[in-house]
Amino acid sequence: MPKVLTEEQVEHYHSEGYAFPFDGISKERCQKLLDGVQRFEEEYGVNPGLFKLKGHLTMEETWDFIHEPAILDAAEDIIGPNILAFGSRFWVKPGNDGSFVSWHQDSTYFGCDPHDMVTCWVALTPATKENGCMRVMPRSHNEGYHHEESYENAPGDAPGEKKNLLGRGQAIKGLDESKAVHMELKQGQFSMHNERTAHASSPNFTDEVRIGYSFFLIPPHVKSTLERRPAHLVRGVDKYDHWDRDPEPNKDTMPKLIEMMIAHNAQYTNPKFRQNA
Ligand SMILES: O=C(O)CCC(=O)C(=O)O
Repeated sequence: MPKVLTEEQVEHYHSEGYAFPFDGISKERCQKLLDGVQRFEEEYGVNPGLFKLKGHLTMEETWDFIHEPAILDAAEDIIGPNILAFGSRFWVKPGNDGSFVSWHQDSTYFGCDPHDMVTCWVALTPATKENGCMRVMPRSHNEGYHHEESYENAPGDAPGEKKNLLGRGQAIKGLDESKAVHMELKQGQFSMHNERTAHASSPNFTDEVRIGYSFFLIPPHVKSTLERRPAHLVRGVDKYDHWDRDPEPNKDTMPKLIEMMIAHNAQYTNPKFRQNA
């Protein structure tokens, strides 16, 4: 018996590669995270959205959030009671600035095997067609697609210039976009998709920023196909020991953690590190 999802939702996730919308996070909790983003930017001069893999180490608010029971209960219905946070990140799309996400499978570059990761994407602000909500390609999780890497992700100076939020500008070409599903979410709702489900999002054509937060969650039997890496056990037990442990963030460890996250970013965007989707 699933814990919080219905049998139909679990079945839909496994057959289609995604499921949504789920209620989970209060507006107050979302606001706390958004305030954290602003404070972090003021304190360190960088937007935490730049840290592509270890968002939960950027601030105490995200360390707290990575243990959020509403998200972990839903994830448990998909991947079981033992859960590691492999990663997490903010997805910040300022109004009308051209940021977008090309069609991709996370499995192409996360270096995890088997592809049992579930991503829970939380709408910290509402996610709509107009502001570039996530789109998924149903049943695409059943195959691996070729990705072209354009590295078209350097922030441009001109307003409205296209900016790919993915590290390598990696993109699957030629998908039939008419089959895509827009995962519109109200503030505090979340969606779930499999590591292999192809997904994308268009630029934000409104004046308001769109911010989401992804939890990249794996069961402990999943191995790293790169080198040994850290992850954080957020629920249950890990009897496999495939992963080291993420350090806990606090004011003293923060400067070192920022250095570590920059190194993670470099690895994530390094063409040498790749695997087959
Ligand atoms: O926030 C977006 O638009 C894309 C999110 C995404 O690619 C992900 O969560 O894996």
